[in-house]
Amino acid sequence: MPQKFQNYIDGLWCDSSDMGTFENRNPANWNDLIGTFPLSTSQDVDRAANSAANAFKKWRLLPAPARGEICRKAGEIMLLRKDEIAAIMTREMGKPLAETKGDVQEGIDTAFYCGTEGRRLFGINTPSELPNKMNLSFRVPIGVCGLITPWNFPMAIPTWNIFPGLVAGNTFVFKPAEDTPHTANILVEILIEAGVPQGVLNIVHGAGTTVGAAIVEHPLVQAVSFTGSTKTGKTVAEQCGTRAKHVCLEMGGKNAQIVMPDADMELALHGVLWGAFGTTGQRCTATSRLILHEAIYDSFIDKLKSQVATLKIGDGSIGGNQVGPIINEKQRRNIERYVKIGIDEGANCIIGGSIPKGADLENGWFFEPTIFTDVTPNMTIAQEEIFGPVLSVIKCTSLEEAIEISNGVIYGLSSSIYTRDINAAMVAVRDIEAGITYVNAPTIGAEAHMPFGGVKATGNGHREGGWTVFDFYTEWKSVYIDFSGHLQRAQIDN
Ligand code: UN1
Repeated sequence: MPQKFQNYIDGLWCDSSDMGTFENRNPANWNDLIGTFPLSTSQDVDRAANSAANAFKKWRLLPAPARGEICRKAGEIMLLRKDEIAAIMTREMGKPLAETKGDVQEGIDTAFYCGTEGRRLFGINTPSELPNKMNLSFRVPIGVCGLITPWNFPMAIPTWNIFPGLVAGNTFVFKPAEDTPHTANILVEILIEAGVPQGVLNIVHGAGTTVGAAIVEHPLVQAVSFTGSTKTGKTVAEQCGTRAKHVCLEMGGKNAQIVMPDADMELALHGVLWGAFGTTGQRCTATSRLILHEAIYDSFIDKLKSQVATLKIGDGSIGGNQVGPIINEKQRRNIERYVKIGIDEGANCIIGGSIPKGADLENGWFFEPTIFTDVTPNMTIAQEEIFGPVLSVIKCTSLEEAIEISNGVIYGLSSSIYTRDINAAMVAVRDIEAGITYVNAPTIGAEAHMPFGGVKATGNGHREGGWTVFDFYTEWKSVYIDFSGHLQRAQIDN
């Protein structure tokens, strides 16, 4: 019998209201059934939203430093359980253990950062325009927040939201991706152990179309944070818009690494290998375009191709494997579809492009690291997010052209330039349209205490991470204290 996992609503572990379940399987070996999880209903979401609304009444009154203390404790438990959580995460989503440990570490970093932010939720005070009057402003929580997270960073992304959201005084209805429900349950377990009271954090598993939609539509849910595809994100935004809810969107990317002729080529090579094929390219920050200056185009591609040929594909739980599986069959088919489009549009697939062969690979959703050269900036594979190990290489003749190509997509999450020329680097930092720009480092690797998010179709102006996440998870209260003892009328000529 497979292990049966549950939702956590109003302080109790429970099944779906109609007892429905779905399976969670290992993408490196589809015969490996991890367990079943509740295929929840809108009634489950309703119970969770009510429990979160009820719990909010007390939780908002607990001092922020005390709420932060719970996050800090959660970070300590995560640190003790780091290897165990990484193994669970690799089993359910495939990336190698070194990377799943990194994912847990991002959660730990966020816990320790947010732990002390409870003492630093600064307000801003200004003088009043009237005598004997004082103006104060400070952050207040919003209330019940809905959180819908993806499978590629099953610990980092939920913690980026839940920890700061809790420190700010909110309560949560959390729906993790169907591909990574186990890691999400571990996070809930840890927060319970750290002292989160009944109803403050509720997890409801299931499909986006039922559970996700019910969260977005529920009248008690005041704010929704969504990370995922631009297509779904736009629907979430529309639904939130008609209900006047706050919404934070982190969506697609088509991130480019630029390499100028004066760059340290070895460094740039290692950067693109990690940026494009780490996490099997399944990061919203992944390097999916490589913009090479014509002077180094051929030599760089030769070196890159021979390096990619050495990457070891396989089950991420086995040491030495560098490229894990694609998350599921549907996504692998989508990657195959893009490879076909690339070939049909005239790009040159110089390595990869297929499902790898091998007895140890045949039960998983593996796909070869793939490079297309002779890609022009407007080809589909240079424009659309593929979310897999597919790199499109584009030639440029100048820094200006490289930046123009980098900017010539609807997205704007991450970006990178490799150069030794400080002037070129500074122009790129200024002119690249992206929420994140790296100089002499790959497009992946954002740190927990910095603003994370993108411009254009990647986001809607909010940032997760760092101090900026509190802008989403709080509202401002303005307070005027009049100690003049008589009526003072602002804006009126007295
Ligand atoms: C994501 O791909 O959704 O910067 C998040 C990075 C990681 C986070 C990625 N720290 O690549």
